[in-house]
Amino acid sequence: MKTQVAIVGGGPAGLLLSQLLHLSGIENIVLERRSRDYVLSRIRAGVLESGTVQVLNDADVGGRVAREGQPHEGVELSWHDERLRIDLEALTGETVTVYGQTEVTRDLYDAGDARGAEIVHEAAVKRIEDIEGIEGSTPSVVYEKNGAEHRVEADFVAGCDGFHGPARQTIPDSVRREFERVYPFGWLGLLSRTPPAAPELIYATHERGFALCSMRSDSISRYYVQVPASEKIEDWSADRFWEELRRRIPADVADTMVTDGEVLEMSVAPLRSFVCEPMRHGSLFLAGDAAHIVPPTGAKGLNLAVSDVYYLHRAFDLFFNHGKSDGLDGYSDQALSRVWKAERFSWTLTSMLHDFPHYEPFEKRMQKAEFDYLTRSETARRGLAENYIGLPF
Ligand code: RFL
Ligand code: PHB
Repeated sequence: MKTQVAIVGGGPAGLLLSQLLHLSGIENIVLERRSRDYVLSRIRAGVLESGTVQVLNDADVGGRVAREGQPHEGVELSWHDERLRIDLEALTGETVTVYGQTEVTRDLYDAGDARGAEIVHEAAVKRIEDIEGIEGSTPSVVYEKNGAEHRVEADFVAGCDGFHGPARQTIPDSVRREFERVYPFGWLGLLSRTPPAAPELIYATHERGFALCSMRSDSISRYYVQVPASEKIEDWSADRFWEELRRRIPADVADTMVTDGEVLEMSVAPLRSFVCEPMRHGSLFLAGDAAHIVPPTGAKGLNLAVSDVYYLHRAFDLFFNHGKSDGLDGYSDQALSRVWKAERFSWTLTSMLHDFPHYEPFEKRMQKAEFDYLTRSETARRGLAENYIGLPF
């Protein structure tokens, strides 16, 4: 097989890149290790920046998010017994949209079906070869499906294969630099068929640990509680989860929260900050979680995957349709500049809102001072809001 861009990974980054390339007349094929049902059952992000929604529109998949996505004008911070609303709309003139990653993925699959996209499922990529541009060699991707090996030759390879995928490792150790911070806790999440506990998201800091009240729609809620990194999901019943959540969120919200609905999913996600530099090596380009991870506190992971894909699609379009390679040459620096700012924001918010087992009284006072500053300074709140709604592309 031969194509212009071989895309490794069919998560949101890979599927969106495929759709945008198709609209620009650039041939591509997506290789995804898992089944379609598996990809669609992974419950992850829920908050989209307006720039993300704009890119979905550009990709002709913005219809349902416009109809069913919920615009949110603010989010709330609950700090022990204090409350602070961040009025995103008043501070920035923009809102965020609550719409699940599973729905974004479903919209991209539907668009792919309509155009007869080449998305190969249960195709596990084993190796990516000849990306270094040596005379006479052609980049290729070797994958395994139904026990047999197959090869796709391509002009370029897009590594959209998430944090555990093989693409990043293809960049030689002598070139690749990795930056990492692993947090000593994770988030235990629960998705339920219950109305949201509050109309806006609540990020809650409590001495028992952080908690988040989020939602997917008027009838589906998503909640998280901070747990030690070693926590096992088997040790958590829904009842234990609800009880723990109730203790950490504001009393009036806890008192009226509906918990007697079907529990649709529970899982633990570790928290990590991670960046790989560069995001391009030869003919290989990384996008999304393959290149960087943020802790979910700032709701940035999916949004960053989308901004990477936006830059990468533009670079491929310039190359294939206008004969210019400067977009490809500038891709890594351009993407990383936005990535590092989102890393900073996610790390700051995580550091301020969580209970860190190793924190001494000094760090705890720093957390408190940070919250007090936000309470008293509109400038500080605007800084938070500007990052939360998403920095410009
Ligand atoms: P994905 O979604 O991990 O997709 C990568 C795909 O590559 C496939 N793959 C392979 N395919 C072929 N061959 C191989 N060898 C392969 N190895 C892997 C995988 O099967 C998979 O399908 O990465 P992508 O596309 O870069 O998308 C990134 C987002 O999924 C991620 O950043 C967000 O979910 C992060 N995130 C959030 N982001 C937000 O913007 N807002 C949020 O509110 C938000 N909340 C969250 C989150 C992530 C969470 N977890 C579970 C990590 C909440 C949670 C709990
Ligand atoms: C979610 O709804 O899953 C969600 C919302 C906000 C975050 C993280 C996750 O910061």
